Amino acid sequence: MIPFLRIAPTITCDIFCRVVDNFGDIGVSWRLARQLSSEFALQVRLIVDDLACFQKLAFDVVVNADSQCLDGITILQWHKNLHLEPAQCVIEAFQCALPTSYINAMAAMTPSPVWLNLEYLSAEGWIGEHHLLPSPHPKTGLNKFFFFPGFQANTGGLIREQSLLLQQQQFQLQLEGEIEHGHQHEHTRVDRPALADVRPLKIFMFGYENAALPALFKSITQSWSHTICTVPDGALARQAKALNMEPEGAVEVEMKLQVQTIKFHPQPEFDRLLWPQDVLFVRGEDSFVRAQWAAKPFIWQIYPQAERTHWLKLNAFLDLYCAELASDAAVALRELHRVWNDEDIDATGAAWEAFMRQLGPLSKHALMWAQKLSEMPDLATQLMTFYAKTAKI
Ligand code: TRH
Repeated sequence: MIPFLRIAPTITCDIFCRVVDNFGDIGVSWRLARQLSSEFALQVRLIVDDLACFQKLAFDVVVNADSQCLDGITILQWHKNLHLEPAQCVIEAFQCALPTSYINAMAAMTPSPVWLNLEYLSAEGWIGEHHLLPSPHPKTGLNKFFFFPGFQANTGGLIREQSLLLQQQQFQLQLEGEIEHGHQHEHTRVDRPALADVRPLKIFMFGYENAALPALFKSITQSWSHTICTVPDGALARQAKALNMEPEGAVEVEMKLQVQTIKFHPQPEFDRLLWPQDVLFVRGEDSFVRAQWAAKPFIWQIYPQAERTHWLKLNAFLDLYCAELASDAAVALRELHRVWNDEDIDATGAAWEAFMRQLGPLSKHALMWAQKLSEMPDLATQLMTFYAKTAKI
């Protein structure tokens, strides 16, 4: 039990979120809001500028409601002229710029709220040096603290709900039990090539549109006797469907690859889409983190930035992730990341083949990596520990 839970069970918290594009901004904010409310008993308001985007992950969100309550969290539409009495803990997601009136109201409060800027996740070394540094607001002098999620001990860690790993283990055990009792002719661990003719390979593919997709599908058909590829709604799913005009979201490529396009699921169900898979393609930030908790080999399509600056971020992550990985597996993993992110059509076939040859070691490594990450305190716990220290409760 964390001490401040007993002392101040109703700490108020405002999370501000502007949707820049896609679902990562609201995805991270909503996940954090739910955890702070359910596990830390905070009274959370989530202030969002794009409820239509939000609704894609939380089906019960009413798009035209100024104020609504969902899962114990108050959701407010971020209007231009929104006036609120500030909360005790204020989280500005991804430098989304709080309203001036809100900052002025914070400055007038005694004691001042604890103001944190939740930054984007990165594995770059400078993250640890900047984590929790204050930045005084030029007009009011209020400190805003930079909170950097990350993979190392000197960062803010990763979002991980308390029961996540337990739920995942139970899911895995259930799956293994079903196999043992013959309900499914499947195995949960992939050891190529022994199982290549025994059961379908399962791939989950969440990504941005990618010119290398047809080449990837072709090489998948050559590497496994039967593959089921699940692609959630979006540009990649549209691209997959266009490759073959089958109705009902099912595409057969050379009969060996079955592509299933699926509708978006509510966020709490997202992990369960990942857990039964053998290989994950993920993107952005939140799905990238969930793939790591799923402990499966994954390929991260990073959100592209101008002048290829995203490559610094991608390489920093791969350096960390591959540090304790055998060199053949590391080379294969890095090359598939290169090919998928650079949409290198010509090199896709060879990269996929090399990756599949290393699937056994990569599967083991993914388990080890998740175990190692789980030894760090999770992001919400770190955030609340910092809050308690700063607010002196
Ligand atoms: O959608 P993303 O690409 O998001 C972002 C944003 O583009 C953001 O601007 C950018 O800065 C950031 O990436 C790096 O990918 P991400 O982060 O994985 O977010 C997707 C969210 O959608 C995540 O919370 C999981 C959720 N989701 C569901 O809830 N249900 C689903 O069925 C699917 C497929 C996803």
